[in-house]
Amino acid sequence: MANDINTPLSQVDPEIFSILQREFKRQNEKIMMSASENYISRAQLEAQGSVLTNKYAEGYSGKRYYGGCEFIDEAESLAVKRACELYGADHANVQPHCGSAANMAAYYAVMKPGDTFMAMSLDQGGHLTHGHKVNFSGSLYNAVHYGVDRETEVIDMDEVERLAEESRPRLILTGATVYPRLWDWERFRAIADKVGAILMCDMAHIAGLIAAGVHPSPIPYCDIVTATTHKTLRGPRGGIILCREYLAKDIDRAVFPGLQGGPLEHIIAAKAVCFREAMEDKYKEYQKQVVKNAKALAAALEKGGVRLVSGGTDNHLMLCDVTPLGITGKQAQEILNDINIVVNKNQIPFDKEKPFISSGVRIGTPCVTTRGMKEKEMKVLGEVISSALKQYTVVDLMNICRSKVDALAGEFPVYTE
Ligand code: DSN
Repeated sequence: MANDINTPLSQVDPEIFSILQREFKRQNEKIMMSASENYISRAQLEAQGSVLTNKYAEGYSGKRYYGGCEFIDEAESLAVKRACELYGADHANVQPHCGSAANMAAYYAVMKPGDTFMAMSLDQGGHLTHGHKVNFSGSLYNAVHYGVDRETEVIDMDEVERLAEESRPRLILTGATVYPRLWDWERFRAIADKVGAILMCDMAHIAGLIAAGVHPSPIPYCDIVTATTHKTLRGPRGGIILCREYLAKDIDRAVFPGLQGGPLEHIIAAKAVCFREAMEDKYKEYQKQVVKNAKALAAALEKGGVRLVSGGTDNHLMLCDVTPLGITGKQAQEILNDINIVVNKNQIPFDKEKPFISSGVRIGTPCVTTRGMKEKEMKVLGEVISSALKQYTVVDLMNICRSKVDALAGEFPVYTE
């Protein structure tokens, strides 16, 4: 009897097929401005949706616990080689399933339960895996948190140094999910050396900017660098770890057999494609435009009366404090969704609201830049966003804003088929 695995999705599961179609339409028709999202290439989608998903391959290239890995080995070796080349790293592990898994493996490789590490707190811009109490990182390890200065809203490096001397951490983590400014890795390195700590960076948000050389790189300063591959980097959903040679074996052992089982080789192949794309000149141009667009959008928002945390941006994102407009972050997210712009509510430093309500919205330019928008369109979006946030009760105004957004979405489609 012929097997039945060749039937298309539309016939096998019309419900899921319809969901995919509606999500495809949503991504094309709404303007996604979440700072942590992006649209990946058709080439990567092909690799992700490939037969590599059928293969178990515990271990690493040339040292697998399964037979039949000859082509998988080639793909994973290419991904590793390209990641090292792209970032100038000694060693890369491309197997982490996500950014949290990458961070977990990094901690597991160099810390014992109960060890102290320092990181930026979640409510100041960090991440759950940066030692938050509801996360494994805050319950297995003793997390000491630094944050930003109340006035400048920029990291207070003197306070970082004071905390490091006081707590003598095993590891100091840099990197954030909502920090619009540059990191002073040279100073962090000096502080880490002074207290004998390992220096790590979670560059998830800025991995693409760093790959293209439009943001300073943490690689020369840090012992370990983790990232997700799906944010500015514009790769498949997953994680990577880069490290210095002296930690290579420990990192690899922490990922497998320490934490994960079979690697997602279809995703690893897509990561390899992503790294190849990231070496091209047009990718560098894309990342430059992401930053230019963020600056143009920030300027338009400020002109429209929106307060930006730290007064602007050096990267792909900005954090808008919406309290002077008399609304919460949750309301701002809903208002913008109503005019077909998708962003996420976010706490601002020293926020009085709980995370689910928040006083800010985080806005990023990776998605709109992938669509091909430039400074001119950022000016329109900045005007539309600030007008809607200020006058969301005026129905006519909201209708005008929505039609401007819809016109932009129509002019700059994402996927063409
Ligand atoms: N969810 C990611 C972000 O939006 O920044 C962090 O994991």
